[in-house]
Amino acid sequence: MREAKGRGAEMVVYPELALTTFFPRYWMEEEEAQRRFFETTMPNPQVQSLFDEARKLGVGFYVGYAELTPEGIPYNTAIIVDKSGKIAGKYRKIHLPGHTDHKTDAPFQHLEKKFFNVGDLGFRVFDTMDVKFGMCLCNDRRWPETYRVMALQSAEVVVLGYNTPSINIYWNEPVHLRTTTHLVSLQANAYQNGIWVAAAAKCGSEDGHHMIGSSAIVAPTGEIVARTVSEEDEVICVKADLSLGEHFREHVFNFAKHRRPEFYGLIVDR
Ligand code: ING
Repeated sequence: MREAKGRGAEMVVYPELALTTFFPRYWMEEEEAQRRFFETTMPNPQVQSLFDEARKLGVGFYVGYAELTPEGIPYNTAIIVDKSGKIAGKYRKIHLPGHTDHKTDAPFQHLEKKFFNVGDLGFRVFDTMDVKFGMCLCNDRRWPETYRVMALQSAEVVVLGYNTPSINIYWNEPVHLRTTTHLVSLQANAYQNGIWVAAAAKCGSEDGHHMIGSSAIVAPTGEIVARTVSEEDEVICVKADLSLGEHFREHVFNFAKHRRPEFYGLIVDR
C-alpha cells in the first residue's frame, strides 16, 4: 500500500481471500474451515492496521476475504474501503467454481461450492472516491454477464481479486492457457463494456500449490496498460483516464441506442 501510494495510487486492489491461504484447495468439514479461515467481523483486530494505514495514507482499497455472517452464512466476500477507512461497498461471490465432493484422486480440491454460499448481494456499482466502482471475484471475471450488469449501472472501473490454480484438476489443460483465458476475459469485457478493469492475483507457490500471476490493469480499449512480470509481491499502477470509456459507451456500446434486449431472453432463462 505504501509502495502504491508512493507511485501516486489512490485505490489499491488486493487479491481474493487475501487474508488466508486458498483453503478451498483442502478437504475439511465446513465447521473447521469456518473456525480457521473466516472473518466474523470486518474490520477486526487482525486487519485494523490495514484500515489505519489506508486512512493515514489517504488511499482506498479493495480486499477479498472469507466472511461468516452473524447468522452463520459463509460467503467469499470482497469490500471496497474508502479513503476515510469506511466500508463503501461489499460483494459476495456469485459464480462459485469447483465441487462439493472429496476428489481423492485429484492433486488438490476446489471446494468453493462446499465452503461458500452463492452471493446474495448481486452485481452492484458503488459511487465512491469520485469513481463508479463495480466489483467481483475471481471466477466472476470469466462470465460476461458480470460486467454487463455492472456496466448497465454505469460502472467505470471493475476491481477484482483472484486465486487461480495453474493446474486444472478436471482435464490436462496446458498451463499457459490459464493466463491466456484470464487475460482474454479481462480484455474482452473491458472493451465490450467501455470500462477499466483492475485484477489482482494472489500468485506463486502457496503451501506448495502454484497459482498464476499476471495481475493486470486493462483500459476500455481492451488493451493491457499494466501487468505484473513476477510472482512476488509486486505493484502495478496506472493513472486511469476515466473519460477513455466515454467514447465507447457513447458510440460503439451505447446501450440505449444499440442494445436489443428483446432478443436476449435466453441469457436469463434458467
Ligand atoms: N479460481 C479459478 C478462476 O476462475 C477456475 C477457478 C480456473 C475455473 C479456470 C475455471 C477455469 O480463476 C477461482 N477462485 O475462481
